[in-house]
Amino acid sequence: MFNFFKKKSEKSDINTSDIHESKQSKNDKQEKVSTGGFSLKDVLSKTSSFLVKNVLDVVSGDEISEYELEDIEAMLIKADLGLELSSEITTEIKKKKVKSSDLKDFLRQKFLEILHLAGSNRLLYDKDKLNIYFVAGINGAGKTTLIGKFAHKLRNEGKKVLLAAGDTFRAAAEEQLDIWAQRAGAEIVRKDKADSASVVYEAIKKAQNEGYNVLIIDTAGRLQNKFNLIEELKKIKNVISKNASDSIVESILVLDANLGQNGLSQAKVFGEAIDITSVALTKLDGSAKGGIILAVAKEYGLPAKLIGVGEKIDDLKDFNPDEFIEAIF
Ligand SMILES: Nc1nc2c(ncn2[C@@H]2O[C@H](COP(=O)(O)OP(=O)(O)OP(=O)(O)O)[C@@H](O)[C@H]2O)c(=O)[nH]1
Ligand SMILES: [Mg+2]
Repeated sequence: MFNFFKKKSEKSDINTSDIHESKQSKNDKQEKVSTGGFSLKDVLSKTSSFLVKNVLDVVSGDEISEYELEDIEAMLIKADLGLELSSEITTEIKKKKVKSSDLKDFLRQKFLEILHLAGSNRLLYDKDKLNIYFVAGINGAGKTTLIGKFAHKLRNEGKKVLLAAGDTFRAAAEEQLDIWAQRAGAEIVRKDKADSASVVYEAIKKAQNEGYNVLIIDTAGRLQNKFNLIEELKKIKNVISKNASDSIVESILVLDANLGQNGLSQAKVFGEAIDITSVALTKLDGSAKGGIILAVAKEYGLPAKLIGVGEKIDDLKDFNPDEFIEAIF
């Protein structure tokens, strides 16, 4: 299910940060990788403690003992890698007879490999087409905030951006998106309390008729129950398939980093309903559970493409596996 989209992504992807980064000096890039005024290393310091420091602290001496292997596995699980991946890693350490002094390099290589195997981390984008970003996730995950920040970033790159207020369920959700649209300098389609699929239909028509580069669709995180939520998302997906078959479509699952391993079950449920193509991990600032990026990449082949590092409009970054690994090691 995910592979189909992955192949598509490799054809036409771009990195939205390319334009910004070309303006920065090399030193700038090395020292400050966050647009929000703090370094990625700072943002990831707690994740780094859990994923790297705590694991390395387990070993002493030259060889890694059976006891230590068990502790390594426990630490990896605690770092939100999930049972399967944690067990796979410790089995490999044992099989390859990794020495204590080589453990850090082994983990670095292993983590990098997992992230790269999940596919391209660049957002799909084709300058000659309408690019639709369909944003889903549980309530409070950070969808609407992410959309606001993302719209701002795209507007800064000179793109014509339309937002669709597809969360017609939660009181004030449309108002919240409207405020973000104004901040970002994007247009919005909202039809208060209308059926979400009809809002999306109208937004697609407007985007097509008026030559927008980007349409970002906000969705509800909670309806009367989970079944209704999934049905609504499927309906929106059908509207996109039927009316924008020529568009680039990226379905982004927004995960709250603080929820850690819970992200795995969310990836399963949302993935089955709407063919998720990538993940955006929000609230990485202050979270110790950034390891979920690795678990989701490994288990569902889902690459992270965006990370949220704060509540302000500039607190969004393209996810880059090399930078991520560099920052946590
Ligand atoms: N620290 C931090 N807070 C964030 C980040 N992203 C979102 N938030 C906060 O998380 C809360 C929920 O964000 P929303 O964007 O409203 O979440 P949502 O997924 O749209 O929620 P629903 O509309 O209820 O489904 C808000 O208080 C945001 O300010 C982030 O990257 N870092
Ligand atoms: Mg919302």
